[in-house]
Amino acid sequence: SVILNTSSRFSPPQGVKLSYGTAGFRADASLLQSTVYRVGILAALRSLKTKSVIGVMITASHNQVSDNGVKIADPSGGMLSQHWEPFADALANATSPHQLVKLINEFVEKENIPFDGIRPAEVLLGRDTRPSGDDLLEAARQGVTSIIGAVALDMGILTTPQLHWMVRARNKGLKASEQDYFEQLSSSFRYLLDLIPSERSKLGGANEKLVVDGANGVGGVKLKALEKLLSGLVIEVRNSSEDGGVLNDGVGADYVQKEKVVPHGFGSKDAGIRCASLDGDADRLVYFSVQPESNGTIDLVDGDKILSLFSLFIREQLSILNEKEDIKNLHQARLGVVQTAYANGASTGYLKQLGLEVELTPTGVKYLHEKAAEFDIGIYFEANGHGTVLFSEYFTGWLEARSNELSSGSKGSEAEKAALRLLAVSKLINQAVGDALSGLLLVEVILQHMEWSIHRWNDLYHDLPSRQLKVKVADRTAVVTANAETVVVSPPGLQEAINEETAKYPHGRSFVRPSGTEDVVRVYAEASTQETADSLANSVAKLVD
Ligand code: NG1
Ligand code: ZN
Repeated sequence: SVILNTSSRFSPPQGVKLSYGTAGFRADASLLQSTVYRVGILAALRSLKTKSVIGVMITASHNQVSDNGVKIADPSGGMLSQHWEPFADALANATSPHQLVKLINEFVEKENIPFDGIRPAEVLLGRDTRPSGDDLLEAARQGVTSIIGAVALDMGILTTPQLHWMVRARNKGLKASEQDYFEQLSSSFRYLLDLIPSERSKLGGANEKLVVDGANGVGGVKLKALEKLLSGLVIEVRNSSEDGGVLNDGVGADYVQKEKVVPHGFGSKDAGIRCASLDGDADRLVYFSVQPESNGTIDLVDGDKILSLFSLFIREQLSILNEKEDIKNLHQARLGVVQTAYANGASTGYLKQLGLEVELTPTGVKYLHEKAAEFDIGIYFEANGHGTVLFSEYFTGWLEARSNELSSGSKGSEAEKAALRLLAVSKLINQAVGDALSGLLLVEVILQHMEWSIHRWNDLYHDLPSRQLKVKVADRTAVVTANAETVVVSPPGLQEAINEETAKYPHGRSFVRPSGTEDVVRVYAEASTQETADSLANSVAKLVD
């Protein structure tokens, strides 16, 4: 069985109950040594069980700099299987080394985890720029190596999606270094630029420079490295971690999306320019433009609009493919889009009006990702800017076969170009998890393809005014929801009361749900004006309180 010689060095904090939520474990960094050590153990066990490389990422994303967190990347590069989450909770909360070893041995037996030494556990470790990251990474390393024979590889400071991408690539037997990541993104970006129809001027509104807010985190640094390999796009990065600002403090995608104001370092001088904002670990992306003569107010182009842009472009390529008869063995690809209840109602209306299949899931990337994977091409986004595009293996196989035929001499019809574009998108966009850097490159190349400015893009539809509030309650688990969190089933009577409020407002929509990352109940409301959206949110918040 298992030997844990170092476990006594890390005792869990007293009186804190941790739970592996939508974003793994998150807390004040000072509380996390023991949890991260135990997640290291869990990752090694997961690697043995799946006979694959597993990832451990140390980050608290958009949270304040004093927080940190840890989450596991599964063999596919996606989130840890939900089936193991209760074990993660049990490990994190075990109170003594003795109890810890007992739990592990029971779990090893129950899950039939092989300790035959044939394939040792292998875990890739990454962290964001938080100062607490170094010590926590060491705790994770000790956790991994407390399992006999297990190997921990420190990949250093990375964005969350880079680590997930590396895990996925390793398990597919592909090259998986950071340089490989940059090369794949930049070459598929170049390829998509080259496939822009030549009659288009390439001098459209999207060709001026892009200014990016790096949230004072890791994303800005990596974007600068990536930009060195790019041609056809000029990027200015502000708020990069080496600029000295505080991580996520008045900067970053979460701030910009929630507050709808410019991040630090941006102002009226930037009016009209195409701007983007990453979050602290660069898995979220939003765009914005500063309103002229404003006091820092912006036009926000959020995850819903990124989803809409990707959907339009991909749908266009699919319809070119479907139209042309010269395509052999044509596969009618199923395209689906996935949103949560936080998606602006106007975006859902727009997507449905395009004739797209729109699915709703509960909040949390694991749910959206799972749903999107049911399609040949599944596009998912949370309004906050986390999302990606998934291609089924069947469909990428089909596209690859087409592209091989093409390189063996045929002329390059419109349909073949459409197939090549889709194949390039599948390489540019991170198939493991939402990735602000790869998402940004896809947005940029689509804008150039369409010859669209950010304003033209933003005009696809007009967001309904909305308001989000948080309510601190004694026990947030008392609120239980159903139907992708759109209705409350408990406490009894609450949904009826929400319905009654909502009915008073034209275009009113409202829902409440317990947060998976904070000790609050979240309230969302939408209505035809900002005043009425605010008022609906406030009345519903009172019902929850
Ligand atoms: P919670 O705290 O469960 O609402 C938040 C975000 C999610 C997701 C997770 C993980 C909102 C309303 N919720 O979850 O979309 O990003 O954090 O980071 O933005
Ligand atoms: Zn993040």
